[in-house]
Amino acid sequence: TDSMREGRPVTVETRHCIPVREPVVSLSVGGHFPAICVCLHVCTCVCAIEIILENNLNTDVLEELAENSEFNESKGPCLAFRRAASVLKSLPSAVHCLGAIQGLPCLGEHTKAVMEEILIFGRSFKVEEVQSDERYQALKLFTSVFGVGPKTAEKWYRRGLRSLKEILAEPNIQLNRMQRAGFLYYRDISKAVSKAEAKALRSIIEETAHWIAPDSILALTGGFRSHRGKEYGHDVDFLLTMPEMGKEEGLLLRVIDRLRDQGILLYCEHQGSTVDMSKLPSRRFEAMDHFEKCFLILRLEEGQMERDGGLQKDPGESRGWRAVRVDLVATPVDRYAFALLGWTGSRQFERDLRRFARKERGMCLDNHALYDKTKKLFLPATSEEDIFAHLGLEYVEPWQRNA
Ligand code: DCT
Ligand code: MG
Repeated sequence: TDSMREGRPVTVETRHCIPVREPVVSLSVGGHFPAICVCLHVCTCVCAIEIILENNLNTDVLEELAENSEFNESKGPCLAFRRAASVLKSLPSAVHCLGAIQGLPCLGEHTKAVMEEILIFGRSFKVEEVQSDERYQALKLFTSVFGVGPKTAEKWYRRGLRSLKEILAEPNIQLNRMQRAGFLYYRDISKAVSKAEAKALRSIIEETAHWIAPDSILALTGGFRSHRGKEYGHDVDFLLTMPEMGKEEGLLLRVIDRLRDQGILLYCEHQGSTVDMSKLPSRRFEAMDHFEKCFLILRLEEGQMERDGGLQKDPGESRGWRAVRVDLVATPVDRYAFALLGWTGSRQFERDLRRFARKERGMCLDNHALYDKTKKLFLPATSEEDIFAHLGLEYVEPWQRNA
């Protein structure tokens, strides 16, 4: 660009050219060009080189489009963008040109158009249009509150509300208990949870569970399990069981009581088990499972963190604690492997695994069970490896389950 400004010839390196537009391709022969002729093309080229596409930039953008489709109840496009994001997440390196994604599955024309825009202009006009949409902004903000789903958010939007302040000031809005906690701890729980914080919470909950039942088994699930590639998450998910069937009954409630006694339980919504094996496995992908569980907000103290990681706090924040969202699920031991597989995620991986089971193997898989429809029987599993083996698949490590 300096050369262009000074009117000197410009050298274009072929390896930096992006084979998506004819003019750029025509420069890719290399050599010297009078700046005045190629200025526009070189600018395009340089822009694209500098902004280029870490895959997570792509996936963030696609997740936003998926979220927008979800708000518009467009299930097909929502899934398409989510799938595309998952495929890009699974790539080993950043995308430098459209050629690099040629032949990849699940990238539809809308996704490709967005990526092409980003590669050429360093931005996507389609995404910017969505981001600046008033309804999208309001729904995104409202659903960022714990306990507020798209339906409630839409209702508030239709009432003309646009900010969290307006919602809190509106006398006719009755917040439920979960939403009240969501607003109360909004700043803390909208902040990412670090791996170090997840580890500290694991120690606290494990100690609590062992104090009640020394042989209880606690597993970290969700994005933090076995470093599913995630340094940060929006919550911390755990699975609890006992080695002997039936001994898990009542355990979760006792854990909750003990957390309350320790003064670290800021919020708890407990749901009893509604597992009914005669209705399993469920055909609905998004159906939340029927295990006993609780949605918690816990108080994590600075002193409970190990030396290698402090609390995620705002700069200047002097408080020595933060609130963190925790999900805790309890299962009987014979359902543990299915629940562990289901709660490890990612959502897309679970969705695709269930689809594979159904379409390719004639089996139904969910968080509770694996059912062989041909043989008309439930297949037992004591580990995730057993489930993969039943499906005739090689075991996939948790860190490989992001796609
Ligand atoms: N899950 C699922 N279907 C749902 C909800 C959750 O299969 N309807 C699975 C997938 C991931 C796991 O449960 C935990 O869910 P989240 O905590 O929402 O996701 P995460 O991967 O842990 O990511 P984060 O917590 O950072 O958003
Ligand atoms: Mg999680």
